[in-house]
Amino acid sequence: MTELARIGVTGLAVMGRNLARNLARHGHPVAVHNRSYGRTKELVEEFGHEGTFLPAETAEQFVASLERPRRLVIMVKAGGPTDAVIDEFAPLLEPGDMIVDGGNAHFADTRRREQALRERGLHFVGTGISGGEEGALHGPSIMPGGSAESYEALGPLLEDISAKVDGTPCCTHVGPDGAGHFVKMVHNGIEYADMQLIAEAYDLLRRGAGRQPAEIADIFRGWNEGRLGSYLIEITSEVLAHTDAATGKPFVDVVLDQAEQKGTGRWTVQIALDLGVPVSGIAEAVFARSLSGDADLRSAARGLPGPVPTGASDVLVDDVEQALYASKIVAYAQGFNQIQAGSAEYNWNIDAGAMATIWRGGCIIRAKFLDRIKAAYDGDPGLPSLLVDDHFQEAVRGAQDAWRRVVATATTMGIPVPGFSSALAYYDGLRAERLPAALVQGQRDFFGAHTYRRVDREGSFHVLWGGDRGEVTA
Ligand code: NBP
Repeated sequence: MTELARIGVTGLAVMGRNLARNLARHGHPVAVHNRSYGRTKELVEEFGHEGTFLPAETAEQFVASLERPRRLVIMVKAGGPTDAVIDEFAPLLEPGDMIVDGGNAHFADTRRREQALRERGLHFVGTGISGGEEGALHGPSIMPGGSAESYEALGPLLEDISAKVDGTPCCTHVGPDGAGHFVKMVHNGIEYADMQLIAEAYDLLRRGAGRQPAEIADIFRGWNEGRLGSYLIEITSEVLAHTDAATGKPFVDVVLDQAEQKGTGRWTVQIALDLGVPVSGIAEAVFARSLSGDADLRSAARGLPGPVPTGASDVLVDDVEQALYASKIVAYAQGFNQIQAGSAEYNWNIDAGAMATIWRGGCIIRAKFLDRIKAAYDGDPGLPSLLVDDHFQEAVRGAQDAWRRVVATATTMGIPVPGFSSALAYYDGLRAERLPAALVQGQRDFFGAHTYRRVDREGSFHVLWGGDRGEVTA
């Protein structure tokens, strides 16, 4: 009898190919399929020696080569292609079979697909996979949604190929239907915020403190040894230390300063608006990319008056480290609040601490301080904000003088720090005894009779602004 594959991967571009190799390298016979057979052939020719691959030219062959219940992973371009592949394979499957979508799908699409396939007796497991092509090959962070039943059959395989930190797999069942893709989306949003904050720190050290890229690379290397230790800090020092071979200039100086924003970062902000969760750090990061990418607008505005940074060492390196750490805590606090809000909205029952655990390795935002986040949620699973956890409260208390100095100095020097400053504004907003929202409510009642509530009595009220200005119960 011919050997059957334990799992199959269809879509063999960079991510699918590496995921299939990772499975094969872990001793799992893997069926491989791609729309155009060329990629399948190439994979087996190049990497066939790494494990057991069962190449399939057609969808029927692919399905026939899988043991039951079938586990089929889709790694194609998210959107229409995912639906096309589901439409092609679902009719060939039987109740109890599992389709795993490892692409970057919108969680609402995942919910729709999960429901439609559930009605046909199939499990649909929307799965966030982070770590890029290297992660897919050597161990990504994996965020599977879908039914608990499907996780029983899939979990051991996925945990096996995921990254491990202290022996713990960076993979756990996130929650039903779209929970996995939702968490992956917020992960990417946090990634946007983290990158923006690091970029602001670089800008402050470069234009505020007058340091050269190679020196800043050393500073980041030093920071990587401390509480900021993370993959993003590590690669930042690598990028800053790199010299352009063609010109001999620092690499960072020859790269066009226009970033793109698309997909998951934008979705995170859109969904946060729907849920009413202020993720200002992520939003500022998305908007900063939009601003950078609007070349025409920037060119039209280039001559606007303002201070020109002199690089006169007004900015202290240690202050920037403290501002970066405090702002980063805020960005993560906001992201985790969005996960909790999504979980409440869709009844996912997501364990926030477990998300910190599976982000400790494999993924782009892997960082030392995720251990602290895990500890915070272990201590109080219902923690309203990371900022009120004892450890983070102390950290921000210690960092805030420097944080305020950095924001003030940057503002005076004309260096934009939307991430640092919005994080500080959020922090001050959270801790405020009274917010000017009271005045906003008064304005709304004046022009639209929207009513307001009082601090001293229950009920809703309205002032007769156009009349005798007496108060009436609404
Ligand atoms: P791409 O996103 O570039 O997609 C290419 C693959 O999709 C090829 O296998 C292609 O087949 C297939 N495909 C397309 Br396009 N349209 C199809 C259709 N109508 N029917 C069947 N197959 C179709 O690949 P990737 O960069 O490897 O990413 C795969 C997924 O993983 C994406 O959803 C991506 O967002 C996600 N992801 C990527 C990364 C990353 O770092 N790249 C990280 C995390 C997640 P063909 O060979 O016949 O054209």
